[in-house]
Amino acid sequence: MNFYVMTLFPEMIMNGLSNSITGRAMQNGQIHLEAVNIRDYTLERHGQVDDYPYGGGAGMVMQAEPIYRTWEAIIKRIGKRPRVIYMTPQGRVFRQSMAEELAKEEDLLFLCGHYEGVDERIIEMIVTDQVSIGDYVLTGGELPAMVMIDCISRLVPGVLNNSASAELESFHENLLEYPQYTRPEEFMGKRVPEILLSGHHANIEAWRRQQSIQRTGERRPDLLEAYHASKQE
Ligand code: 6GU
Repeated sequence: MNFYVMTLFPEMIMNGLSNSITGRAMQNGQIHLEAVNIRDYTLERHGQVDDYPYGGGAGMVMQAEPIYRTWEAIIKRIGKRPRVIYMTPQGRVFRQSMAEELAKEEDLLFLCGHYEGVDERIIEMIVTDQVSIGDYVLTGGELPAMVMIDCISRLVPGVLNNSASAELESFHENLLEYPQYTRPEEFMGKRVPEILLSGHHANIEAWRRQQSIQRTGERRPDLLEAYHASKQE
């Protein structure tokens, strides 16, 4: 899986994803990540990449030209035109189901805006998908792009050690995950649920399922409705 990120803060992307599981996946060649600095593609003398908004108003707007030239350099080099995902609070809200869809792609290109956003014409010209990570406002698209890349990377075959775990976790089937315990059996007087020590796999599975459903009902009733709806199919 190849990720390309167009950004004014490439170190933020590379530093944030070079640790832990995504870092290991890069070293193993299971994912390839490249953050490209939009500022390297400006034609303006002082490296300027933004300007005042036409019509007035607060803040600056990222100009179309440097973004277009960055995109052009990437697609020429890789010889493909991947989907271009613009990170914006105005986009479709990112969910596990969207990650599962995007994980099927060979290449993904992210565009991170900053300041008050980007010139609308570049969105019309190169962007195929607009995505938000939730209903709150951030200073730029870098953290959202990192969230998406982390989430999609762990769905790439081989990135997680145990291939089964991606299917048994929170949000799969619209259920939250069951509680987990490890050694010792008793911690400060609190014991691990007896059933988990029984070695009876069918009972353990049934208990975990019940815990998942109960938790989802208590914490995310909205998800439980989706679970019941999909069960009826
Ligand atoms: Cl994708 N960008 C920004 N700037 N803020 C956000 C967001 C994206 N998603 C939620 N808030």
